[in-house]
Amino acid sequence: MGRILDGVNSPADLKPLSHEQLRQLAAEIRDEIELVTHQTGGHLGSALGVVELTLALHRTFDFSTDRLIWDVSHQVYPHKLVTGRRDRFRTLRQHGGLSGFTNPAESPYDVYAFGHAGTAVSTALGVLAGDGHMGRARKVVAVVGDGSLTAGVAYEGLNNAGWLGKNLLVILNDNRWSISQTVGALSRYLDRIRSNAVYREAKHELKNLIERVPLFGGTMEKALETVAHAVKGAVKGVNLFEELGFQYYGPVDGHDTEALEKALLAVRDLTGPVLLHVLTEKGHGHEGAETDAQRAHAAKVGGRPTLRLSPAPPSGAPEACKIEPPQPPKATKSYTQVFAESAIELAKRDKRIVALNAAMPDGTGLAKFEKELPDRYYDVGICEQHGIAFSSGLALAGARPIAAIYSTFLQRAFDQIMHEVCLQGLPVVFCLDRAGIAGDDGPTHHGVFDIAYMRPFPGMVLMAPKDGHELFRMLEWAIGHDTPVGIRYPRANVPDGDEPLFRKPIQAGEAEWLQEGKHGAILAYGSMVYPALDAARRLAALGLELTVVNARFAKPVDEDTVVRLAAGHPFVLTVEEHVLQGGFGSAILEAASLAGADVRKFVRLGIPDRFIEHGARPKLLEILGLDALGIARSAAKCAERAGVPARPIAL
Ligand SMILES: Cc1ncc(C[n+]2csc(CCOP(=O)(O)OP(=O)(O)O)c2C)c(N)n1
Repeated sequence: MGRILDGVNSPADLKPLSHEQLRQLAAEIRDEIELVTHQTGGHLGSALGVVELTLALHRTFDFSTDRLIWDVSHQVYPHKLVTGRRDRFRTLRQHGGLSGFTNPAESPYDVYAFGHAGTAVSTALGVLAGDGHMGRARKVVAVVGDGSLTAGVAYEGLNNAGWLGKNLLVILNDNRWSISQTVGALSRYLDRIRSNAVYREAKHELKNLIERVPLFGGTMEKALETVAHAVKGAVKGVNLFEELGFQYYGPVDGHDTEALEKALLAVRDLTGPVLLHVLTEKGHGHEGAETDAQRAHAAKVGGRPTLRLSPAPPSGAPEACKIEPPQPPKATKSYTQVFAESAIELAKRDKRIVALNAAMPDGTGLAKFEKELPDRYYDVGICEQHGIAFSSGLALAGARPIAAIYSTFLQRAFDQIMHEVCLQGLPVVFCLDRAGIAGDDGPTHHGVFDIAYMRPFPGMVLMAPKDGHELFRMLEWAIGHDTPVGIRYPRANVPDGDEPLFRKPIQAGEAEWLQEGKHGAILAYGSMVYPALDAARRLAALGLELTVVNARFAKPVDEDTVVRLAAGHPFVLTVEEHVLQGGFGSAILEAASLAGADVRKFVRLGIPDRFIEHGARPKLLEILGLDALGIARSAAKCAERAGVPARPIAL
């Protein structure tokens, strides 16, 4: 018997299915997601948790006209499978294939290209208000996870929605997990609702009612109200969402499509803001997810899926987007690991050090720090703004906070970096993981703007290590420094082995000269230093002798080095894994101009003025000309333009 899934080409195909068929379809969707994510990686647990919710939403609404906005949108694999992308699903997160998030370029059912948490309510409210201005009437639904509801901006949205009173439906997808367990007082509040005995009884009653009541309307709404009232009465204190102006309904079992559908039908046409509380299980149906939801959050590439059905033949994957076989694990350490080990070692030496992250204990490596030094560790939730303001307080009181946050997520805290930290001159150490091309997650996650958004602030020091040893030394230096310091490092393994290749101690604002040559110079920053050395080696074999300098600092810039490079070489090529606008190369050009050096000699290589698609980091760096060969080609072009050597270089 063929799969039901193979007959679902658009949400319209879901509507005639019986609940029996829906259960079968849900199982097929889970199998497909498991199969694919174990080859491509991806947000397995989050996606498996919303299978029934996705089906119920698409059966209750018509999102070819209504609008469905997913918070973060990392959970949308079931949504992709039922909105006409089944044939391309096996290209998920592959370069040229489907994105791991919603993407309006892929489907009219995707409203936004999202990847950062907490903004679904605000944007959905905006769409609703915009529709009002344009004289359009359509329903708008925002789906928000309990983890994303820890983000401050989510409350800004709820606050405004409760005030404006528009017909916004917010679905709270409560699975008790962010990437790790959801932290914060709000999660305790939701726990109280969930574990409440009265709620459990009322839920039983609701189930009976659902079974008795024919699909619809007033009676169902009454049933939901009964449960909501029971919850309100039993959970101590006020209902947070009602106080914010929402009609609160639920909680509803998020894996019972029938109950979900009836609940959605009951609230669909209500007036005013409504919050439907849906309880789901992260990784539902995945072996071991009940005991280890954190591990189920993301699939490990090359891991073994837990299949119940036999997989469909690999159909439809465009030739260019074939799933690449899993790479064997590399023996070396990642920058993240080196950072975590360095932070622990330094914290053991210096009692003032505390470490902080925003809902990414594993991603930043700080889970290790928590194990060793639990009293000096904080996970603030998906609250980058709060996290940095909180760090400022820690520093004001004399502690030495290390705030480990991905480059792309720290963007959230732009004002706190300026206002709470830099203006106060406080020694917060910002450790920016995933700085540069982040890889398969794509443009929402590439961390390529941080130099530009941190460089303008007076007192800020910006550094980037070329390898693991330098990361340790930079962190050590930053802890001993009395102003804010940002250290960026990529999503990659460190290029060095056990012994450092170069040992020049870190000095404020001083670059490290690695080799000297007379035909030109490469001034590289952070992750680009080793590829620059490699490029120089390739060119040396062709007779081009280049100076290579590890810049170490993007702020303050080593002016002396800039002047010497310009004076002693026909060209200076700056290389960075960051956008060219306002980045490292711009800082060098500014310094050259200020120092009266010949700015015409400087050429900048970095990320151009466009959002970079998803794909494996090495592949994207190659496309961007930021691998060794690309740097060599750029340097050769500079040399040709400068007339050295006389004959053209073929690479
Ligand atoms: C601003 C921001 N910070 C951190 C992240 C990383 N992140 C991606 S998903 C996620 C957890 C989201 O939890 P929840 O909303 O409950 O969804 P679930 O995966 O549990 O379904 C986090 C922290 C992010 N996407 N955006």
